[in-house]
This record gives sequence, structure tokens and C-alpha cells, in this order.
Amino acid sequence: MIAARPRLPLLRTLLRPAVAAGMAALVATAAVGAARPSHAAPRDGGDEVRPPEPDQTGPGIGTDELASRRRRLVEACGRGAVVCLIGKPADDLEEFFQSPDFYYLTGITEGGGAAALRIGPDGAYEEVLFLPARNRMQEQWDGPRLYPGASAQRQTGFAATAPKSRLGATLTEWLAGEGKSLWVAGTDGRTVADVLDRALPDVERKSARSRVHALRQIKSEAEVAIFTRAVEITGAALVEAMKSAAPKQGEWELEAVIEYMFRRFGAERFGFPSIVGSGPNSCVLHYNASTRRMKANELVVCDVGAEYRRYTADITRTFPVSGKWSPRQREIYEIVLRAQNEAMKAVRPGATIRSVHSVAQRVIREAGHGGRFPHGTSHWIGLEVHDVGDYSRRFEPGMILSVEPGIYIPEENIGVRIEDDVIVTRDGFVNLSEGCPRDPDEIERIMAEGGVGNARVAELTSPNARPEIRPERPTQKPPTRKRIY
Ligand SMILES: [Mn+2]
Repeated sequence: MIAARPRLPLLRTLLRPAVAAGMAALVATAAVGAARPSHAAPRDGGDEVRPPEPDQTGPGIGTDELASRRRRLVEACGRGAVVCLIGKPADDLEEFFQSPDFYYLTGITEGGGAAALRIGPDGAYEEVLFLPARNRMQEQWDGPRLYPGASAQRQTGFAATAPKSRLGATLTEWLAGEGKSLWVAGTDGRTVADVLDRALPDVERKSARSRVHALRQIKSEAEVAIFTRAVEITGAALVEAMKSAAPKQGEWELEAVIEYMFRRFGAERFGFPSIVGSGPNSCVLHYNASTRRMKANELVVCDVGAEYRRYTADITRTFPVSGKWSPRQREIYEIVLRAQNEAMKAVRPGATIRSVHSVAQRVIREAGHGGRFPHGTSHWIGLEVHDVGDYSRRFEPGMILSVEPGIYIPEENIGVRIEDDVIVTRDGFVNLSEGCPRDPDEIERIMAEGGVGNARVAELTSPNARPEIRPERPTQKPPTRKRIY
């Protein structure tokens, strides 16, 4: 997916797809980690319940790593900092999706939580997780949820938990004395205001947002493992799309193949609405209606990303609907491929998004298509498809970015974009999506095979005519039924 210019920080929120209601009731697998035994609910006080076990076979993030992120945040805020993290409020009517910052720091996917963090007077790190009190009536509707107690401590790795109603009192106590300041991170500003205005109407607060985002920019090994899975799934989906594509097929069918593959390999959902644009739609950068039938001799651009454990991949492949490039399509494709390869080679510590972009621009300009590359080459990727963080920050090992040049020629119905996800290493980069073919000959070979989208399925048997909603009115009155009771 292409980063809009100017960048829209809310894009991800606006694009957020439907979230299965059940997800809200789960603490992320990532957060729960492997340390938890997979059977028998713990018996704290005899009646404690916990959310059902999510699938834990894939990579995850341990509670130790989450705790160290929180601690690093407090340290980054400086001496005397008290940090308040606020999650999205619980809401059973709207689809729930946890704030990425709060999720990054706590691993909690449920609503209504908050946390207080500080370096205590004795120099030791302290933290408390605040949760809504248990509501058994609500559990009948939403299933078990986190509530204050030993079970939540175990699941989240927080050293202490307390009822949400104690948040204000705890912060007030921690902020007493000289040289203290309240830093806030987590959900959007309005929610923060709602919560803190009630708890601490007179305390001045500072935003810890940019500090959280700076942490999020450098991915840990565990994050890279999760992200790599998201990339692998997305690559497999694109290969299946290449195999499945055929003239007369609907864009929606190709989109369904891709999204089926996401789910088949355990991705929770797509990280952004899939872009599957054929012919004229290949030139529409954020086309996602997918309502057109593809024609032979056209290209189709598939810009898609599986979301796995909340991390989203973002890969684009362009291929000929009929499985064979026309000479002109191949010519344009090879320019974009060259621009992408050259731009990737510029990825190394110390480089910037701007410097990578200028390489891609130069290759495309020198090939005579300077005015046909209207978007940026790169954006950060992670928990959000257009991930947070300073876009002018020099590359450091562990940063993940897209490299996605494109050329669009609407008058020829030719739009080509190629996008891969690369990670900055100590001495250069690794293309994490290398496994998804880009070579035009290899794409032709793959497309000669059939895919899941070509499988024979039962035909619909209903007649094409508009079905009768109501039988014709009888000309005679029906006989009156005898009342039998
Ligand atoms: Mn992208």
C-alpha cells in the first residue's frame, strides 16, 4: 500500500477492517506467550476464569519483552516521570480494535485497561495495570475478560493489578512531591482527556507518543519473526493469485483467493483493504472496490497484506491477467523492477526514506517516465501498514520499510507497482518478501499452473430470472380454514 502524500496519520484507523467481535475478548497470543500452561484454569479464590486459549503455535512476544518496552519508555521520559498508558475504552456495541501503542506496551487486546509506570523513590521500576472490575453478567455476553487479580498478572506479566477506579488515586500519590511529571501514551487524545480529566483535572500532562513511536521503529527479534510470518503468508497468497488469474474473472474473485490464503495460513485478517486493480484500475493507487471483470491483455496490480499477530505485511505484485506479458507491459515492468532493485540497494544504516526514494525516481526518470511515478517509494511497516515514527530518521538495524516504485500510464491501461518489505541490517538490508517472485519470466511460469481460484465448484442452480417474491394472487378466494382451536 502506498503512503499518501502528505502522509495521513489516521489512515490506518480509517481503513481498519471489520474486526471479529470475538477478538476483543482475547488477550493477544503474542502477549500471553508460551509460558502459560495450556490447560486447567488457575484457581485464584476458587472461581477465577480466563479468556479461552488462542492458537499458540506461531511466533509470539513474551511478557518479559513487553515489560522491558514499558521500562525503556519510562527511562526515555526522564527523571521523575510517571507514565500513564491508556487503552481504548471497552465498548460492546462498536467493533473493538486496541490502540497500537497500548498494544505494543501491554499486549492487551481488550478494552478498558490502563497502566501506571514509574521509577519509584527507591530507584526500582514499578508498574500497575488497572482493569475494569469483573462483571459476571457481561461475561455471559462477551466471554471471560481480564479483571484485577493474580490471573491477569500472570497473563500480562504486569507486576501488580488494581481496579480501574484506583487509577486517579495512584497517579495522584505518585505525582506528589517536587520534579514529577505525568506522561501519557496509548489511545487517542480524546480518550486520554476523558479518563484523566476525571481522575486528575489539574495535572499538566505531556505526550509520550513520539517516545513510544521511536521504540516501535526498531523491531525486536520476536517482532521480526512475527512480521516474517505475515510476509510469508502474503507471498503465498500472491503466488496463488498469479496461478488463479484468468480473463473474465472478477477482481473480487482474485481478492477472495488472496484473502482465503491469508486465513488459511492463520492470519487474523488483512492489514488494510486489499487492492486488486485490473486494466484502468491498475492506475488507481488506492482502488479497492474490486468490482470489475478482468480482461485478457490487461495487467492486474495486487497490493495486499496479511495481518498476523497484529503485524501487517504489505506486498504488491503486478502480473498479466492472461499469464503472458505483452512486449510493452514487460518493458514498463522491467523499468519498475530495476528502479526497485536499485532503491533497495540504497537501504543501509544511515540512509533515509528520502535517499531511497531519490534512487527510484532517478531510474524511472532516466527511463523516460519521470512524470508517471506520483507517490513515495517507502513507508515504515509494523503494527500499522503505514507505521509510526519519524519519517526523516536515519536507518538503523531493525527498521522495516516498504520499497515500492511504480509507473502508471492510464492512456495505455498500464499500471505497474512492485512492492517488497525490507529490514535494515548492520551492513545493508534483507528483502523479507524475496520469496514472492518478481522476475517476469518466473511469473509467467507460475501463471501457467492452475490455482485455488480455478477449482471447480457447484454451480448455482437458481434461475437467472428475478425470483418470485410472492406467488400470484389467486383469482378465487381460498377456502376458509376451519378453526380447530
Ligand atoms: Mn506499501
